[in-house]
Amino acid sequence: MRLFVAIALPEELRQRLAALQHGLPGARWVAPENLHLTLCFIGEVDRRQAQDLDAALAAIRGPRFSLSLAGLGYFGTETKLRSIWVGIDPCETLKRLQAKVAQAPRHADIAQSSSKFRPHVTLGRFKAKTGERHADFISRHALFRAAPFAVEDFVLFSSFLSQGGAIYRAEARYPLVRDPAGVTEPGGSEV
Ligand code: 3AM
Repeated sequence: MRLFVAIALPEELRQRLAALQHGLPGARWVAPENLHLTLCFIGEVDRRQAQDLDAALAAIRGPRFSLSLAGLGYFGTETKLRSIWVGIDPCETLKRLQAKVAQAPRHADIAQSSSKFRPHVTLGRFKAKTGERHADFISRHALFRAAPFAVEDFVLFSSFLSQGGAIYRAEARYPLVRDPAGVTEPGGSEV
C-alpha cells in the first residue's frame, strides 16, 4: 500500500480552497475532498511495515495547536510550474510535530529520503508549459488568508490511483492532546 501522513483540513476550509481552483489552463486540480497538508510521504510499504509505522505514529505525543493558511506560492518556475499551493503561517508546534512524524518510518524499517519540510496545501499540478495567466493567478492570490483552525489529530492516509484520479482513505487517526502535562511546548499556539 502507498501511504502518507498528513493533517486533514476542515470541510469549510476545503471549500474555500476549492473556490480558488479554476481558470488555469492545464491544471490538474486536487479534488476538494483530497486537500491536505502533507507531513511525510511514506511510499509503498508491506503489511508489516504499515503495522510498525502505525505503532510508531501512535507513540507520538504532541499538543493540539491552531494553524492558519496564508499566502500562495508554487514549485517549479513560472514558465514551468509543477504545482501551485497555499502556504501556512509559521508554526513551531507544527514543525516539531512534523519532525517527530518524519522519524516514524525509521522505526518501521522504511527507507526515507530526507528533504526539508516546506508546509503547504497543494491546490493543483501542471505538466505543460505555463504562462502569463498562471503568473497573474499567483500574484492575484498572494495575500490569500483563511481563519485559523484547530489541529486535533494527524492522519495516516493510503492512496490509490483510480481512473477518476487519486483516492485517499484515512487508515488511522492519531490524537494530539489537549492541555498536555509534559508536552506543552513554548512558542506554539496551542488550543
Ligand atoms: O502535499 P503534496 O501535494 O505536496 O505529491 C504528493 C503529495 O504532496 C507527495 O505526497 C503527498 C501526498 O500524496 N508524493 C507523491 N509521490 C511522492 C514521491 N515519490 C511524493 N513525495 C515524495 N516522493
